[in-house]
Amino acid sequence: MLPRMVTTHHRNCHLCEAMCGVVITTEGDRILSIAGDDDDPFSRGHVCPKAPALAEIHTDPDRLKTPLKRVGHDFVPVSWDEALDEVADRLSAIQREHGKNAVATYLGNPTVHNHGSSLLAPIFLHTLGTKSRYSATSVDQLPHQLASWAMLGHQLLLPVPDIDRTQYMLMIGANPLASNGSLMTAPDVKGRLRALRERGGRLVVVDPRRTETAKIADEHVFIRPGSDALFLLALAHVLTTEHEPRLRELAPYVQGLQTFRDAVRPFTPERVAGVTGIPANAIRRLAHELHAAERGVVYARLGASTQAFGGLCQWLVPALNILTGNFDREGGAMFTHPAVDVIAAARFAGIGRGSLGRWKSRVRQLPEANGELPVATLAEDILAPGPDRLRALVVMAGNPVLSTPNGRQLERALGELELMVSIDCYLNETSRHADFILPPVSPLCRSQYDVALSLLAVRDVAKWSPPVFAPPADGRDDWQILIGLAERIQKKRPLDLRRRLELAAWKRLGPDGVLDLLLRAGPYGRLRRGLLREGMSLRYLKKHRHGVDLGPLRRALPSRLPKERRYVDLAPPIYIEDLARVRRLLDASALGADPSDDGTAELLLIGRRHLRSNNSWMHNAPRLAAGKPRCTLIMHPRDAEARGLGDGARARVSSRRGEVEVPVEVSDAIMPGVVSLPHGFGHGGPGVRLGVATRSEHAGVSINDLTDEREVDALCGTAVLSGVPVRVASA
Ligand SMILES: Nc1nc2c(c(=O)[nH]1)N[C@H]1C(S)=C(S)[C@@H](COP(=O)(O)OP(=O)(O)OC[C@H]3O[C@@H](n4cnc5c(=O)[nH]c(N)nc54)[C@H](O)[C@@H]3O)O[C@H]1N2
Ligand SMILES: Nc1nc2c(c(=O)[nH]1)N[C@H]1C(S)=C(S)[C@@H](COP(=O)(O)OP(=O)(O)OC[C@H]3O[C@@H](n4cnc5c(=O)[nH]c(N)nc54)[C@H](O)[C@@H]3O)O[C@H]1N2
Ligand code: SF4
Ligand SMILES: [Mo]
Repeated sequence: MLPRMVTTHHRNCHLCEAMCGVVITTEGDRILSIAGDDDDPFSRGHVCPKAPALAEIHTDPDRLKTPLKRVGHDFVPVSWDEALDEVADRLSAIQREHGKNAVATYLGNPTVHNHGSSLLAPIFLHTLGTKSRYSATSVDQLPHQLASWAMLGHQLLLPVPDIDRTQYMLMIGANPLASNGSLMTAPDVKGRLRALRERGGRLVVVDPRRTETAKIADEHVFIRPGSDALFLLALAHVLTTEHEPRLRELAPYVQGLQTFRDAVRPFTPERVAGVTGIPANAIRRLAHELHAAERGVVYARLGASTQAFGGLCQWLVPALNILTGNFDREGGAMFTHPAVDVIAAARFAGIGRGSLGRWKSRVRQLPEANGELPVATLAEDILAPGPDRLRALVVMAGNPVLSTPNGRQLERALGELELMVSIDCYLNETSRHADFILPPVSPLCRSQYDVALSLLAVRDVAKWSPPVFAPPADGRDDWQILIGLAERIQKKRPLDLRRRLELAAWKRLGPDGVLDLLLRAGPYGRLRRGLLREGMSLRYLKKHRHGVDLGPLRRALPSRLPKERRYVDLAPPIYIEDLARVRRLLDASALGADPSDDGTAELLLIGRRHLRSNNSWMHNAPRLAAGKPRCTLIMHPRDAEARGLGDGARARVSSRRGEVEVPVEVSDAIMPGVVSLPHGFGHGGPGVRLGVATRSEHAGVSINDLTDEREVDALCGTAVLSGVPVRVASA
């Protein structure tokens, strides 16, 4: 036999938002090694323990390779043509009979990590023409996008903390040492935070749990779950009553300062101290520190978004950065200048600047936001009888049975659909309800460019990588599956020339051809060279396999503001009106820990992430799943004792929505009155094909059997995943 050649490949790990460069060596179709790429200018060799899972996912015997069609209780393999033809036929028939909105869509998180599907999904959605669009956005970053739209005029103009140059970081509801950073693409976030402290800076973490990140911070402040908006309002109160706002260069563009001042005046530190659990003098001191910092930034993430006042929180964060002169300024919250101008590309793909309430969900009348309905309403929009019921659902790269509130109800709803389709590589808790599962090729068989994450990176960077392996002859990637469906659906419709041409062009160019056009038209393209000697293009990136550093973040305002609306609104009416709702929280003295708890009081449930896990779908990688059980209920010793629960005891946790049994982990790293359970577990169900994840020692329980789909942020419909009232008893 001829000796096989060892080949070295460079690319970005696509498993989380950090964009770490990896070096993968292969021999034939075998992966020999995966390591950090020391020459990647952004990640400089860093990887986390998840990187080896790139190989485990690729070789996972449970990963689906051919389309599956449901026949009775079983799935049988079918050809791509048969699957795509039948799905398109049935979707078209349902839309003809019941209207376009009868077909719903749900886009999950991995869509964002794949330039083919993220660029093409909007076109697919336009082809379907349905307003019943749902996604993981409404269990995640929706409040951020809403704030960018309302304050800056574009939902994708997302500020990023300039972590490498700041001297003061107030971090709220984020745990980047586990999550590796979110809406802040920063490989080796731990090293970057350490560097902040080494240059004399200060990191303060506000979280109901003393997290991995809190442990390396200068200060950790416990906060009652769900009360962050009041804490932020009190900071704003101090910064506008005891200090003069420092708008600096932004002054000519900022509107609404007086309205903002008037609005936050009632929220004194003294008034919010009881509910937040943070003493008034601590709030005052933090405000003074933020004001005094030479370069400072407030950064708030998931814990401050998926709560009843997440909308208000993510408005107040940029507002504080603006008031302290830290917006669009070095070391503060800044904007990227990615090689693909995502905002221009969004316009091209038909994604708008933002919107709220253009239509409503059918049952609860929750508002549309940025063209989508809150996923917390999906189940009831399927289940409630009526002529406008949802009849079909296309899920792309999502596992909403485990990832959205009251997953059990959604599971029941999926069974009521006339047609369900999952574009997914696993037969899991969601796709097991599908009539068709359409699996894309392994991610290592696709080229890679992080269109979405480059928008969120703490430096401007660009990197394209070719596929590591040639795709199997009968394999289709996500974008090809979407095109296959879209083309077939179009053929059954009256001719829409623009959409026809769009699809024909896409089919010819593919994701990389489209990417090349976007790179050339972008800020570093041939026409506008900027920093590079040769203009940016796919060809240019091909010559720089470790990636290209385009430099630290640069000032972006006012030029990046939409031409139609060149101002920054500190006090958009939607938030000022919503303050009436948060004021009611001030009277809710019952929130959180009750010192007289005899073991029957309600506790507030929050989530958590673990470095070796990623949402619901990486528990089938044996190396990641190994180790101590991770799906445990963290409980304060006082609360555990009051219920007669010791470390390792089994607890029954019940909410208004459901009940689970889970082992207890007693720890004083959590606030009294608060318990924590990770999300993404609860693997199993008839037919699920996840050999490792469903083993009893790994399966765990789903936190979303406890969360309540009726609890949403009334402003924008984001699900409340933090601070869910539960009772805990010995099982
Ligand atoms: N209680 C609670 N719930 C939460 C959260 C929480 O913190 N607490 N977090 C929320 C957040 S932030 C998010 S983003 C959501 C995530 O919610 P989802 O996106 O619904 O769920 P994931 O677990 O990311 O599931 C991803 C799915 O995509 C499939 N997949 C993986 N790679 C590919 C691919 O390349 N192509 C295709 N077609 N499919 C692929 C996987 O098999 C899996 O089925 O969960 C949310 N839910
Ligand atoms: N290892 C790993 N990495 C991931 C993921 C994963 O599942 N695993 N998921 C990826 C995804 S999809 C996302 S969106 C990001 C999310 O990244 P992060 O935003 O960093 O998310 P978490 O790690 O969940 O951190 C949220 C923190 O909020 C705290 N918290 C909960 N409720 C409250 C509250 O009411 N107020 C305050 N102040 N804090 C609260 C929690 O204790 C937790 O420490 O991570 C990404 N990276
Ligand atoms: S932090 Fe880990 S999972 Fe995230 S990109 Fe880097 S290696 Fe991949
Ligand atoms: Mo997320």
